[in-house]
Amino acid sequence: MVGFIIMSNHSAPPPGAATDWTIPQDWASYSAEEHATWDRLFARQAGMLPDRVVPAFIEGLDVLRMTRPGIPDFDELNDRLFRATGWQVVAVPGLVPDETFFDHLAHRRFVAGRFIRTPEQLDYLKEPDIFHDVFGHVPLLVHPAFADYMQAYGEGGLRAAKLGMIEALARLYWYTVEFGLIRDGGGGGLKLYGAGIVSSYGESLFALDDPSPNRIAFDLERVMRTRYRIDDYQQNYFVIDSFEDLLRQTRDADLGPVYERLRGHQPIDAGALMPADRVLHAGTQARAEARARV
Ligand code: HBI
Ligand code: FE
Repeated sequence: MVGFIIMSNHSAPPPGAATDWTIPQDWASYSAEEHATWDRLFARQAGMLPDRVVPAFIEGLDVLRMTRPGIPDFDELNDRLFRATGWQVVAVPGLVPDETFFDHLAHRRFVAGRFIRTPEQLDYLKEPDIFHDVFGHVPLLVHPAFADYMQAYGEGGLRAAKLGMIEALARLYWYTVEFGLIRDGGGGGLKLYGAGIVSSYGESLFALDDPSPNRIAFDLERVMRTRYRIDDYQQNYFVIDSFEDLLRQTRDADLGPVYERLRGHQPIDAGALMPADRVLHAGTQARAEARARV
């Protein structure tokens, strides 16, 4: 689980970073122990994901040759990624200001932490590291509709910043890019695609198998109103039909009227169900209740 908070803005890049907050990856300076941490995390996820994750994720790992051992070298990764969809990965020291983040996405650049968690932190960290950012996020950037969605999200973020609606956009990111589920082609089953899930062993099991969380069909306004938790597994997962459909519902939506309606509504608590929801699974919320008691 990666429990990072939305950082506030207008801070200057740290020494050594460019004005757009990027830094060199400096691949040659990773230690043998750091490469071994990547390999451990990779082996654990690769062993359980194949029948849980959306097939496009596995195809992305393959196209990008990410199945080779060791922390990926961004120069090599970018050769393949750029040829596939015109995206690039750039290294940053940690969380960057919202508008910097949106501007990179709008230009098809995905920002990734260059550091990797320590062996003592395999399951929880506060800021996204290279395993979360690169293993979790980058494979799907090979999928054309998902690649376009990420760019559209960055463009939408820049507009939302001017309208004071970043919180609504952050919820959209959270419940799609980080914690999204997708319908499994023909069958009635669900698959994972959110990076916060696929980079977490525990949540990869919980999100699909546990009776606690709600699983609700994706609806843009509903998602933009829904609070989320950063300290534990999610209480709601929202399910898209396809990446093409997600792109249609967001890029082609006129967000002006959506934002007007959002201003007139209260946010929805994490874990709550609403009358208009298309509920695929009504969660017991047992995990959230057990956590609230301690
Ligand atoms: N910075 N490095 C990094 N990674 C993120 O995911 C990120 C960020 N800054 C801001 C941000 N995300 C949020 O604005 C979005 O989640 C909406
Ligand atoms: Fe992330």
